Amino acid sequence: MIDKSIIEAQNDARRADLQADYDALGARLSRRGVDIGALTARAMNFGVAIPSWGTGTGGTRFARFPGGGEPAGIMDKLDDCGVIHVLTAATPRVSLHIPWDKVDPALLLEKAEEVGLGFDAMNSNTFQDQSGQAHSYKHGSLSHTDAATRRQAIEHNLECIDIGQAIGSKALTVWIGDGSNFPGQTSLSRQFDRYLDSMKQIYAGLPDDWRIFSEHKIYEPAFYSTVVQDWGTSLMTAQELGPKAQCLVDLGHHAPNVNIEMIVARLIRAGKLGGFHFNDSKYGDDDLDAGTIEPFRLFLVFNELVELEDTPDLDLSHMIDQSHNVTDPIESLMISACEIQRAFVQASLVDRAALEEFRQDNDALMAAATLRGAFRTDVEPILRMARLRQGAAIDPVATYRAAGWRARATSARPAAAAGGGGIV
Ligand SMILES: [Mn+2]
Repeated sequence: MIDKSIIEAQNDARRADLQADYDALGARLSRRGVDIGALTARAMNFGVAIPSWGTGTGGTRFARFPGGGEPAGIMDKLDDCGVIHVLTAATPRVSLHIPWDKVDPALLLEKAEEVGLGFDAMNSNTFQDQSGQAHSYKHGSLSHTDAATRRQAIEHNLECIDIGQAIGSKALTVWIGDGSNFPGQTSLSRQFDRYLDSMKQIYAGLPDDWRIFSEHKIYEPAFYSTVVQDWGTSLMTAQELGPKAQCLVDLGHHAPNVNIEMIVARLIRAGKLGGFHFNDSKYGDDDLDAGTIEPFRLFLVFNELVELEDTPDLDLSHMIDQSHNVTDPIESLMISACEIQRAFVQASLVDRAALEEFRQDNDALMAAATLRGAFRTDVEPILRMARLRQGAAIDPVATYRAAGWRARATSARPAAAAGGGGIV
Protein backbone atom coordinates (compact mmCIF):
# COMPACT_ATOMS: atom_id res chain seq x y z
CA MET A 1 0.00 0.00 0.00
CA ILE A 2 2.44 2.63 1.25
CA ASP A 3 6.03 1.48 0.94
CA LYS A 4 7.63 1.37 4.40
CA SER A 5 10.85 2.76 2.96
CA ILE A 6 9.02 5.94 1.90
CA ILE A 7 7.68 6.40 5.44
CA GLU A 8 11.15 5.86 6.84
CA ALA A 9 12.79 8.26 4.40
CA GLN A 10 10.16 10.91 5.10
CA ASN A 11 10.55 10.40 8.85
CA ASP A 12 14.34 10.55 8.63
CA ALA A 13 14.08 14.02 7.13
CA ARG A 14 11.98 15.18 10.09
CA ARG A 15 13.39 13.14 12.96
CA ALA A 16 15.95 15.64 14.31
CA ASP A 17 13.54 18.57 14.28
CA LEU A 18 10.91 16.47 16.00
CA GLN A 19 13.32 15.36 18.71
CA ALA A 20 14.29 18.98 19.42
CA ASP A 21 10.64 20.09 19.53
CA TYR A 22 9.67 17.12 21.68
CA ASP A 23 12.49 17.75 24.16
CA ALA A 24 11.60 21.44 24.41
CA LEU A 25 7.91 20.67 25.01
CA GLY A 26 8.90 17.95 27.48
CA ALA A 27 10.92 20.47 29.48
CA ARG A 28 8.03 22.97 29.45
CA LEU A 29 5.50 20.38 30.57
CA SER A 30 7.84 19.04 33.21
CA ARG A 31 7.88 22.48 34.85
CA ARG A 32 4.09 22.11 35.12
CA GLY A 33 4.46 18.64 36.62
CA VAL A 34 3.30 16.90 33.43
CA ASP A 35 5.14 13.84 32.11
CA ILE A 36 5.37 14.04 28.33
CA GLY A 37 6.07 10.31 28.11
CA ALA A 38 2.75 9.49 29.77
CA LEU A 39 0.92 11.87 27.43
CA THR A 40 2.61 10.30 24.43
CA ALA A 41 1.55 6.85 25.63
CA ARG A 42 -2.04 8.10 25.93
CA ALA A 43 -1.88 9.45 22.40
CA MET A 44 -0.57 6.09 21.16
CA ASN A 45 -3.49 4.29 22.79
CA PHE A 46 -6.09 6.58 21.27
CA GLY A 47 -8.03 5.40 18.25
CA VAL A 48 -10.92 6.66 16.17
CA ALA A 49 -12.82 4.66 13.56
CA ILE A 50 -12.95 5.62 9.90
CA PRO A 51 -16.35 5.58 8.17
CA SER A 52 -16.12 3.43 5.05
CA TRP A 53 -18.35 5.92 3.22
CA GLY A 54 -15.96 8.77 3.99
CA THR A 55 -13.29 7.41 1.65
CA GLY A 56 -15.28 8.42 -1.43
CA THR A 57 -15.94 11.99 -2.49
CA GLY A 58 -19.24 13.17 -1.07
CA GLY A 59 -21.65 15.62 -2.53
CA THR A 60 -24.24 18.20 -1.73
CA ARG A 61 -27.92 18.43 -2.60
CA PHE A 62 -26.77 19.98 -5.86
CA ALA A 63 -23.98 17.87 -7.27
CA ARG A 64 -21.17 15.46 -6.70
CA PHE A 65 -17.78 15.98 -8.32
CA PRO A 66 -15.85 12.72 -8.00
CA GLY A 67 -12.09 12.71 -7.62
CA GLY A 68 -9.52 10.39 -9.13
CA GLY A 69 -9.06 6.89 -7.76
CA GLU A 70 -12.44 6.75 -6.06
CA PRO A 71 -12.98 3.43 -4.28
CA ALA A 72 -15.20 1.21 -6.44
CA GLY A 73 -16.41 -0.92 -3.55
CA ILE A 74 -15.77 -1.92 0.01
CA MET A 75 -12.50 -3.70 -0.82
CA ASP A 76 -11.07 -0.46 -2.22
CA LYS A 77 -12.50 1.46 0.74
CA LEU A 78 -10.73 -0.88 3.16
CA ASP A 79 -7.50 -0.34 1.23
CA ASP A 80 -7.94 3.42 1.68
CA CYS A 81 -8.69 2.99 5.38
CA GLY A 82 -5.57 0.85 5.65
CA VAL A 83 -3.50 3.67 4.13
CA ILE A 84 -4.91 6.11 6.68
CA HIS A 85 -4.01 3.82 9.56
CA VAL A 86 -0.53 2.99 8.25
CA LEU A 87 0.26 6.71 8.08
CA THR A 88 -1.45 7.89 11.29
CA ALA A 89 -1.56 4.82 13.59
CA ALA A 90 -4.72 6.46 14.96
CA THR A 91 -7.50 4.71 13.04
CA PRO A 92 -7.47 1.00 13.90
CA ARG A 93 -11.11 0.31 13.00
CA VAL A 94 -13.62 0.88 10.22
CA SER A 95 -17.34 1.55 10.58
CA LEU A 96 -19.32 -0.15 7.81
CA HIS A 97 -22.52 0.94 6.15
CA ILE A 98 -24.99 -1.70 4.99
CA PRO A 99 -26.03 -2.30 2.22
CA TRP A 100 -23.33 -0.09 0.65
CA ASP A 101 -20.60 -2.38 2.01
CA LYS A 102 -22.48 -5.65 1.78
CA VAL A 103 -20.30 -8.52 0.57
CA ASP A 104 -19.45 -11.97 1.89
CA PRO A 105 -18.30 -11.38 5.52
CA ALA A 106 -15.44 -13.83 4.97
CA LEU A 107 -14.06 -11.48 2.32
CA LEU A 108 -14.42 -8.52 4.69
CA LEU A 109 -12.49 -10.34 7.39
CA GLU A 110 -9.78 -11.43 4.98
CA LYS A 111 -9.33 -7.90 3.65
CA ALA A 112 -9.41 -6.34 7.12
CA GLU A 113 -6.65 -8.65 8.25
CA GLU A 114 -4.60 -7.85 5.15
CA VAL A 115 -4.78 -4.11 5.84
CA GLY A 116 -4.50 -4.44 9.63
CA LEU A 117 -7.93 -3.15 10.64
CA GLY A 118 -10.87 -4.20 12.82
CA PHE A 119 -14.53 -3.21 12.65
CA ASP A 120 -16.39 -0.71 14.79
CA ALA A 121 -20.16 -0.13 14.88
CA MET A 122 -22.31 -1.21 11.94
CA ASN A 123 -24.57 1.37 10.32
CA SER A 124 -27.96 0.52 8.87
CA ASN A 125 -29.50 2.43 6.00
CA THR A 126 -33.22 2.99 5.80
CA PHE A 127 -32.97 6.55 4.53
CA GLN A 128 -32.88 5.57 0.88
CA ASP A 129 -34.44 2.86 -1.27
CA GLN A 130 -32.35 0.02 -2.62
CA SER A 131 -33.13 -1.49 -5.99
CA GLY A 132 -35.67 -4.25 -5.77
CA GLN A 133 -36.90 -3.57 -2.25
CA ALA A 134 -40.61 -4.19 -1.74
CA HIS A 135 -41.54 -1.06 0.23
CA SER A 136 -40.31 2.51 -0.22
CA TYR A 137 -38.87 4.64 2.58
CA LYS A 138 -40.06 7.84 0.93
CA HIS A 139 -42.41 8.47 3.83
CA GLY A 140 -40.40 6.83 6.58
CA SER A 141 -38.90 3.54 7.66
CA LEU A 142 -38.92 2.40 11.31
CA SER A 143 -41.70 4.90 12.04
CA HIS A 144 -43.68 4.43 8.80
CA THR A 145 -47.46 4.30 9.05
CA ASP A 146 -47.43 1.00 7.14
CA ALA A 147 -46.54 -2.06 9.23
CA ALA A 148 -44.99 -3.96 6.31
CA THR A 149 -42.60 -1.07 5.62
CA ARG A 150 -41.63 -0.93 9.28
CA ARG A 151 -41.09 -4.70 9.23
CA GLN A 152 -38.79 -4.39 6.22
CA ALA A 153 -36.72 -1.74 8.01
CA ILE A 154 -36.54 -3.89 11.16
CA GLU A 155 -35.39 -6.90 9.13
CA HIS A 156 -32.68 -4.77 7.52
CA ASN A 157 -31.33 -3.74 10.93
CA LEU A 158 -31.36 -7.36 12.10
CA GLU A 159 -29.40 -8.29 8.98
CA CYS A 160 -26.82 -5.60 9.85
CA ILE A 161 -26.40 -7.27 13.24
CA ASP A 162 -25.90 -10.65 11.53
CA ILE A 163 -23.22 -9.26 9.23
CA GLY A 164 -21.60 -7.41 12.12
CA GLN A 165 -21.47 -10.55 14.23
CA ALA A 166 -19.65 -12.36 11.44
CA ILE A 167 -16.90 -9.71 11.33
CA GLY A 168 -16.43 -8.98 15.03
CA SER A 169 -18.41 -5.76 15.35
CA LYS A 170 -20.14 -5.18 18.69
CA ALA A 171 -22.59 -2.38 17.97
CA LEU A 172 -25.27 -1.14 15.62
CA THR A 173 -25.83 2.56 14.98
CA VAL A 174 -29.35 3.46 13.94
CA TRP A 175 -29.96 6.78 12.32
CA ILE A 176 -33.19 7.30 10.40
CA GLY A 177 -34.28 10.09 8.09
CA ASP A 178 -37.88 9.74 9.25
CA GLY A 179 -39.77 12.86 10.18
CA SER A 180 -42.03 15.32 8.41
CA ASN A 181 -41.74 18.37 6.20
CA PHE A 182 -44.99 20.10 7.17
CA PRO A 183 -46.90 20.76 10.36
CA GLY A 184 -49.79 18.32 10.55
CA GLN A 185 -48.18 15.85 8.14
CA THR A 186 -47.65 13.32 10.90
CA SER A 187 -48.57 12.76 14.50
CA LEU A 188 -45.43 13.74 16.40
CA SER A 189 -46.49 11.46 19.20
CA ARG A 190 -47.68 8.34 17.35
CA GLN A 191 -44.76 8.46 14.91
CA PHE A 192 -42.40 8.24 17.88
CA ASP A 193 -44.44 5.35 19.32
CA ARG A 194 -44.05 3.45 16.06
CA TYR A 195 -40.32 4.15 16.05
CA LEU A 196 -39.93 2.89 19.62
CA ASP A 197 -41.91 -0.24 18.83
CA SER A 198 -39.64 -0.98 15.85
CA MET A 199 -36.50 -0.30 17.88
CA LYS A 200 -37.71 -2.71 20.56
CA GLN A 201 -37.93 -5.43 17.95
CA ILE A 202 -34.37 -4.70 16.80
CA TYR A 203 -33.19 -4.59 20.42
CA ALA A 204 -34.71 -8.05 20.96
CA GLY A 205 -32.37 -9.37 18.26
CA LEU A 206 -29.26 -7.82 19.79
CA PRO A 207 -26.62 -10.30 21.04
CA ASP A 208 -25.78 -10.06 24.75
CA ASP A 209 -22.39 -8.42 24.18
CA TRP A 210 -23.72 -5.89 21.67
CA ARG A 211 -24.94 -2.34 22.00
CA ILE A 212 -27.36 -0.36 19.90
CA PHE A 213 -26.73 3.35 19.42
CA SER A 214 -29.51 5.81 18.71
CA GLU A 215 -28.25 8.83 16.77
CA HIS A 216 -30.26 12.03 16.95
CA LYS A 217 -30.36 14.75 14.29
CA ILE A 218 -32.19 18.05 14.45
CA TYR A 219 -33.30 18.20 10.81
CA GLU A 220 -32.55 16.92 7.32
CA PRO A 221 -33.69 15.20 5.22
CA ALA A 222 -36.96 15.99 7.02
CA PHE A 223 -37.23 19.74 7.42
CA TYR A 224 -40.03 20.29 9.92
CA SER A 225 -39.71 17.48 12.43
CA THR A 226 -37.38 14.54 12.89
CA VAL A 227 -38.38 11.50 14.91
CA VAL A 228 -35.14 11.42 16.90
CA GLN A 229 -34.59 15.14 16.82
CA ASP A 230 -32.51 15.80 19.91
CA TRP A 231 -30.56 14.19 22.71
CA GLY A 232 -33.66 14.16 24.92
CA THR A 233 -35.50 11.93 22.48
CA SER A 234 -32.39 9.82 22.02
CA LEU A 235 -32.03 9.43 25.80
CA MET A 236 -35.73 8.50 26.14
CA THR A 237 -35.21 5.88 23.44
CA ALA A 238 -32.12 4.41 25.09
CA GLN A 239 -33.77 4.36 28.52
CA GLU A 240 -36.92 2.72 27.24
CA LEU A 241 -35.02 0.06 25.26
CA GLY A 242 -32.74 -1.10 28.06
CA PRO A 243 -29.12 -1.38 29.20
CA LYS A 244 -27.70 -2.33 25.81
CA ALA A 245 -29.05 0.87 24.25
CA GLN A 246 -27.02 4.07 24.31
CA CYS A 247 -26.88 7.43 22.55
CA LEU A 248 -24.53 8.43 19.79
CA VAL A 249 -23.63 12.10 19.47
CA ASP A 250 -22.88 13.39 15.98
CA LEU A 251 -21.36 16.84 16.51
CA GLY A 252 -23.06 18.24 13.40
CA HIS A 253 -26.58 17.20 14.39
CA HIS A 254 -27.40 20.16 16.62
CA ALA A 255 -28.65 23.68 16.26
CA PRO A 256 -25.88 26.30 16.05
CA ASN A 257 -24.37 27.24 19.42
CA VAL A 258 -25.83 24.27 21.29
CA ASN A 259 -23.61 23.34 24.23
CA ILE A 260 -22.60 19.87 23.05
CA GLU A 261 -20.11 19.29 25.87
CA MET A 262 -22.95 19.65 28.35
CA ILE A 263 -24.99 17.05 26.47
CA VAL A 264 -21.94 14.78 26.70
CA ALA A 265 -21.71 15.29 30.46
CA ARG A 266 -25.42 14.59 30.92
CA LEU A 267 -25.37 11.41 28.85
CA ILE A 268 -22.36 10.10 30.76
CA ARG A 269 -24.19 10.88 34.01
CA ALA A 270 -27.12 8.81 32.75
CA GLY A 271 -24.83 5.95 31.72
CA LYS A 272 -26.10 6.40 28.20
CA LEU A 273 -23.24 7.83 26.15
CA GLY A 274 -22.21 5.22 23.57
CA GLY A 275 -20.03 7.13 21.20
CA PHE A 276 -19.47 9.90 18.69
CA HIS A 277 -19.57 10.80 15.09
CA PHE A 278 -16.89 13.47 14.84
CA ASN A 279 -16.95 16.20 12.21
CA ASP A 280 -17.18 19.97 12.21
CA SER A 281 -19.62 22.54 10.96
CA LYS A 282 -20.23 26.22 10.52
CA TYR A 283 -23.99 26.26 9.90
CA GLY A 284 -25.68 22.88 9.88
CA ASP A 285 -24.69 19.27 9.32
CA ASP A 286 -21.80 20.40 7.16
CA ASP A 287 -19.73 17.25 7.78
CA LEU A 288 -16.48 19.20 7.51
CA ASP A 289 -13.15 17.88 8.79
CA ALA A 290 -12.98 17.59 12.58
CA GLY A 291 -11.37 20.54 14.32
CA THR A 292 -11.25 22.78 11.26
CA ILE A 293 -14.01 25.22 12.24
CA GLU A 294 -14.41 25.04 16.01
CA PRO A 295 -11.36 23.35 17.54
CA PHE A 296 -12.17 24.79 20.98
CA ARG A 297 -15.57 23.06 20.97
CA LEU A 298 -13.88 19.77 20.11
CA PHE A 299 -11.46 20.35 22.97
CA LEU A 300 -14.32 21.06 25.39
CA VAL A 301 -16.03 17.81 24.41
CA PHE A 302 -12.82 15.94 25.16
CA ASN A 303 -12.41 17.90 28.35
CA GLU A 304 -15.64 16.29 29.59
CA LEU A 305 -14.57 12.87 28.37
CA VAL A 306 -11.22 13.07 30.14
CA GLU A 307 -12.71 14.53 33.32
CA LEU A 308 -15.20 11.66 33.46
CA GLU A 309 -13.02 8.92 31.98
CA ASP A 310 -13.03 6.87 35.19
CA THR A 311 -16.82 6.59 35.15
CA PRO A 312 -17.64 2.89 35.57
CA ASP A 313 -18.67 1.10 32.35
CA LEU A 314 -17.86 4.11 30.16
CA ASP A 315 -17.00 2.51 26.83
CA LEU A 316 -17.03 4.91 23.91
CA SER A 317 -17.04 4.24 20.20
CA HIS A 318 -15.13 7.09 18.63
CA MET A 319 -16.01 7.38 14.95
CA ILE A 320 -15.62 10.00 12.25
CA ASP A 321 -18.61 10.92 10.06
CA GLN A 322 -17.64 13.36 7.36
CA SER A 323 -18.28 14.17 3.74
CA HIS A 324 -15.39 15.40 1.61
CA ASN A 325 -16.35 17.47 -1.38
CA VAL A 326 -13.26 19.50 -2.26
CA THR A 327 -10.38 17.55 -0.71
CA ASP A 328 -8.79 14.15 -1.12
CA PRO A 329 -10.86 12.07 1.34
CA ILE A 330 -7.80 10.18 2.59
CA GLU A 331 -6.05 13.44 3.43
CA SER A 332 -9.13 14.86 5.14
CA LEU A 333 -9.62 11.72 7.21
CA MET A 334 -5.96 11.71 8.27
CA ILE A 335 -6.18 15.36 9.29
CA SER A 336 -9.38 14.71 11.22
CA ALA A 337 -7.98 11.69 13.06
CA CYS A 338 -4.98 13.79 14.08
CA GLU A 339 -7.17 16.72 15.20
CA ILE A 340 -9.39 14.46 17.30
CA GLN A 341 -6.29 12.93 18.85
CA ARG A 342 -4.97 16.45 19.45
CA ALA A 343 -8.11 17.47 21.35
CA PHE A 344 -7.79 14.33 23.46
CA VAL A 345 -4.15 15.06 24.33
CA GLN A 346 -4.86 18.74 25.06
CA ALA A 347 -7.71 17.73 27.36
CA SER A 348 -5.39 15.23 29.00
CA LEU A 349 -3.00 17.94 30.10
CA VAL A 350 -5.60 20.03 31.91
CA ASP A 351 -4.45 20.46 35.50
CA ARG A 352 -7.50 18.74 37.05
CA ALA A 353 -6.49 19.34 40.67
CA ALA A 354 -5.96 23.06 40.09
CA LEU A 355 -9.18 23.31 38.10
CA GLU A 356 -11.15 21.67 40.89
CA GLU A 357 -9.67 24.03 43.43
CA PHE A 358 -10.59 27.07 41.32
CA ARG A 359 -14.12 25.71 40.98
CA GLN A 360 -14.35 25.13 44.69
CA ASP A 361 -13.22 28.71 45.32
CA ASN A 362 -15.60 30.06 42.67
CA ASP A 363 -12.63 31.52 40.83
CA ALA A 364 -14.26 31.60 37.40
CA LEU A 365 -11.42 33.50 35.80
CA MET A 366 -8.71 31.06 36.80
CA ALA A 367 -10.88 28.02 36.07
CA ALA A 368 -11.42 29.24 32.52
CA ALA A 369 -7.74 30.17 32.23
CA THR A 370 -6.78 26.64 33.27
CA LEU A 371 -8.74 25.17 30.38
CA ARG A 372 -7.43 27.75 27.92
CA GLY A 373 -3.87 27.06 29.04
CA ALA A 374 -4.25 23.42 28.07
CA PHE A 375 -6.01 24.28 24.81
CA ARG A 376 -3.30 26.73 23.80
CA THR A 377 -0.48 24.26 24.39
CA ASP A 378 0.91 23.11 21.07
CA VAL A 379 0.95 19.32 21.51
CA GLU A 380 1.97 18.64 17.90
CA PRO A 381 5.36 17.15 18.95
CA ILE A 382 3.49 14.60 21.11
CA LEU A 383 1.25 13.56 18.21
CA ARG A 384 4.23 13.32 15.89
CA MET A 385 6.26 11.29 18.37
CA ALA A 386 3.29 8.95 18.96
CA ARG A 387 3.16 8.28 15.23
CA LEU A 388 6.92 7.84 14.89
CA ARG A 389 7.04 5.35 17.76
CA GLN A 390 4.34 3.27 16.07
CA GLY A 391 6.08 3.23 12.70
CA ALA A 392 3.64 5.70 11.18
CA ALA A 393 4.45 9.01 9.50
CA ILE A 394 5.63 12.08 11.39
CA ASP A 395 3.82 14.09 8.71
CA PRO A 396 1.03 11.89 7.30
CA VAL A 397 -0.15 14.20 4.49
CA ALA A 398 3.35 14.98 3.20
CA THR A 399 4.26 11.29 3.29
CA TYR A 400 1.03 10.31 1.57
CA ARG A 401 1.70 12.79 -1.21
CA ALA A 402 5.31 11.64 -1.54
CA ALA A 403 4.12 8.04 -1.83
CA GLY A 404 1.91 8.91 -4.81
CA TRP A 405 -1.00 6.78 -3.61
CA ARG A 406 -3.74 8.84 -5.23
CA ALA A 407 -2.05 8.84 -8.63
CA ARG A 408 -1.64 5.06 -8.49
CA ALA A 409 -5.25 4.57 -7.40
CA THR A 410 -6.42 6.86 -10.21
CA SER A 411 -4.75 4.72 -12.85
CA ALA A 412 -5.72 1.42 -11.22
CA ARG A 413 -9.38 2.12 -10.46
CA PRO A 414 -12.15 2.91 -12.93
CA ALA A 415 -13.28 6.53 -13.03
CA ALA A 416 -16.38 7.18 -10.94
CA ALA A 417 -19.37 8.75 -12.57
CA ALA A 418 -20.21 12.33 -11.74
CA GLY A 419 -23.82 13.03 -11.18
CA GLY A 420 -26.66 14.64 -9.42
CA GLY A 421 -26.92 15.46 -5.79
CA GLY A 422 -26.80 13.08 -2.92
CA ILE A 423 -25.46 13.81 0.48
CA VAL A 424 -23.24 11.02 1.68
MN1 LIG B 1 -23.57 10.61 11.90
